[in-house]
Amino acid sequence: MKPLPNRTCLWLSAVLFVLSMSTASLLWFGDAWARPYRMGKIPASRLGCGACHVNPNGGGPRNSFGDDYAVVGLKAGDTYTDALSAKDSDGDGYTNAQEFEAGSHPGDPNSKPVK
Ligand SMILES: [Ca+2]
Repeated sequence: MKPLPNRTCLWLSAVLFVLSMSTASLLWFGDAWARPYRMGKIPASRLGCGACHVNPNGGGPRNSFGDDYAVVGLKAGDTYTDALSAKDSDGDGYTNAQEFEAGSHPGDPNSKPVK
């Protein structure tokens, strides 16, 4: 078999390096990088990934608002809908819209709008 020219070996090495670094970064950052685009879809950017997940850094189990988003929001095309806005995801007596407007957490029943 004829050996590959040096230029081809360098090119293949560069491609393999980029692919291995991409794979390593995906494994390293995991779920925290999984869906950051969703942060612009709900009116709770200050809550970060914790708007939908129990872990404020994202990934893992969802809170009650995240569960509702998964059912209502994803079904509607991955968006925050009027139906989701009108729900009281954490059952604390305030709609998600009221919670977002007041700055409280729609997935935490211990976080309520201040009267
Ligand atoms: Ca709440």
